[in-house]
Amino acid sequence: MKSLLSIFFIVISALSIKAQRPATTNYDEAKVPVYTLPEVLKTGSGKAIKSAKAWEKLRRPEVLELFAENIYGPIPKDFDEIKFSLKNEDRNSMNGKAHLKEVLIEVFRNHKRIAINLTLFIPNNAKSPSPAFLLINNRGKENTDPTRLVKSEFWPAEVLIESGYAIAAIHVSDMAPDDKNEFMNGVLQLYPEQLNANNGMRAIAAWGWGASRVMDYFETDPQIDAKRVAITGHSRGGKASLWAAANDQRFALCISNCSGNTGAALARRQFGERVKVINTTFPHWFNTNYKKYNDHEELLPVDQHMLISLIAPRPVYATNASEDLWADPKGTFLSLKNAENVYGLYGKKSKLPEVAPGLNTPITEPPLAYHNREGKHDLRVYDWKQFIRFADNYYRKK
Ligand code: GTR
Repeated sequence: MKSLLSIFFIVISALSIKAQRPATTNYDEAKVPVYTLPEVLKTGSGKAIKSAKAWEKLRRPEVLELFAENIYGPIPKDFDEIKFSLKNEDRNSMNGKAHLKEVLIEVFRNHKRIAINLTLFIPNNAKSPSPAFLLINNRGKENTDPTRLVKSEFWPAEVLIESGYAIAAIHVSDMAPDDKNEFMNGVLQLYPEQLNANNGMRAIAAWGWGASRVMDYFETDPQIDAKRVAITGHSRGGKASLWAAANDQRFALCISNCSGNTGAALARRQFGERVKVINTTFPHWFNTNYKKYNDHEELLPVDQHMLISLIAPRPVYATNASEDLWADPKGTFLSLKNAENVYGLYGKKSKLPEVAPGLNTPITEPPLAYHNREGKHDLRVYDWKQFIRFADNYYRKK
């Protein structure tokens, strides 16, 4: 009976995912329109950017502002107070291999309060503060079970601990419930002025804001090396991880798994998910201004290669899955490729090949990493193992 029921739910959810995908969705490379990407290394007033210094002073702030204004809304930095309290700990978790900390992060602004629950495992054999991965969890909370009775490929904490990394997670619902009628019941309570503004933050920016509050905590935890924290997310969480890393330069690495439209994939290719579809299905993810670009990707003053550029010189890893054309694997690879010149300003030479690598052929050398895993839209142990290689490559060679 139980398995019959779960088959029923799988079929219903597969049908509802299909239902979001309009019949006009383009999956044909031959039908990708001819497009010109906005130039990342030229300012709005036409000045060519030729050095990292000019990028940081003139162009980077401009690009950051364009994304905030037209797509995600800003990630506000001001609040009145932040408090961290250890709610639960187990120094002998995972058969003695890890130290579990469940930390409550409370943030106050204008007499309003928001609470974020952080689950964190730190390797017990670490001789110095541990580098960490932080996942913005957009799936069920059982995926990040602190008791480890439930073990999930989505957050394979044991694999990270074995590899010498601390592993952390927060759930999106603490910052902004993932629902068009509920998303305001979180971070936006602290920033009501954002809710009223056409360019104001919505759920994706609120999730990124939460990741930065975890970074505030990490900076106080002597067991964590806050200079070596990777921000990670899958799909909608992957969109949030990019925006978080663009805004908060304390994140050393950014990993965006199957993030697709308004994540790591180029919008102008109009391949798979389109801006209008995402804005209609998930009106609470991006700001109101973004709706102006429904059916008009060509008018966007930015494209997603510029979001990756904002993270430079810090390394970015973007992924896809072969059965997830909705997230446009080729458009994701091209986004990374088109960010290469910004990394070049810092003397960081991209190791990406000229054309996208074949399936299950990860490029894990920083600064720009990519793989297209065989299979479905998901975050799996396979993906995590590549992220670990990527972080190992970066930290050891830095
Ligand atoms: C889809 C959405 C994608 C992606 C995905 C997910 O329905 O169209 O942009 O965010 O959900 O988060 O799993």
